[in-house]
Amino acid sequence: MSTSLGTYLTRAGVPGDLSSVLLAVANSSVKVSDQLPFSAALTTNVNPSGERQTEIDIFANDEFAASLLATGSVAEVASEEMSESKKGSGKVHVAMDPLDGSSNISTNNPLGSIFGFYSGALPCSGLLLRGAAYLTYGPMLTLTFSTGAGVARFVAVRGADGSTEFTLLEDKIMIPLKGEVFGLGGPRNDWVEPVEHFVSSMEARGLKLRYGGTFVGDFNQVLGYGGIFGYPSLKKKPKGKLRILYEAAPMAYIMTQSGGYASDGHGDALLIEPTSLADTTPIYLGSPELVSELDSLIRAKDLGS
Ligand code: AFP
Repeated sequence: MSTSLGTYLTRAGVPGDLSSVLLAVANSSVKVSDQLPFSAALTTNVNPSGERQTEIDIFANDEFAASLLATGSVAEVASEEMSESKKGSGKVHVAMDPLDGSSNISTNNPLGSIFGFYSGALPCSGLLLRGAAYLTYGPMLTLTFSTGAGVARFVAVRGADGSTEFTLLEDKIMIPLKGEVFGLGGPRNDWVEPVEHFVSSMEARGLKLRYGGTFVGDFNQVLGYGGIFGYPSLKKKPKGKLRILYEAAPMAYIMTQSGGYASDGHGDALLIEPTSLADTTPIYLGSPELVSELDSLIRAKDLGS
């Protein structure tokens, strides 16, 4: 018999406030997924990072923010698409990338959403994460999350009456220790030297290049097959591209909960202390030995060896 998201959360003893935000995310994701094919057009609006927003960026942001605040469990919602948080009267501080990979809309490649559920006011480090989740809008609409007791994945299933329910697909997901795939963002000639050196060895070691340009999609492959995903420190952008609160820390939390490791190149990515909502960091996530090896190369370079 299939297990619904609500039943799972109750059985797993997930606190009521976290359960309500996860259920809100799941319900809203169905609306975002249904709307995706019809709202790809660029608007004249620009987000806080200076990127032009599409209609679906705005739709997803407004839909998730409204449903999260309506739970009454949320203290604030910060979003990659908003310059300021929206405030609520609950206790969960949510940071979200409501539509990850917007530049993939025009090429019809995978898209996702990312959520971090923090216990303290934002900005704060990933040590204050009580949970994290991501959605994939691929052939399947899936919700993958952790509230600190492993990683579970649910899939949206549509009934004959048109209603949608999330049922358990996999529980206690563990990243394979032996890596099969790798993917790194940014222009190769802009990667810092230890990253270039490490990546050059990947194919010789039998790993396959898999890169789609959406963090969620690329991360999801690495979680499934083992390996490493990174958006590195670039020569022209030492702090990389991915935002700590909305992207790097929540995915680092999920990776860690799956037995993997996430680093900024100098140690545990969950320790990074952002000073503003939109701070970015280099990030490397995946099978622990590979990520630790890259860490060592980066540290050795910093020490001048
Ligand atoms: P967009 O939302 O602008 O498409 O950016 C997506 C993203 O933040 C992340 O999802 C990808 O991992 C990364 O950028 C891809 O960046 P590059 O195109 O520089 O490789």
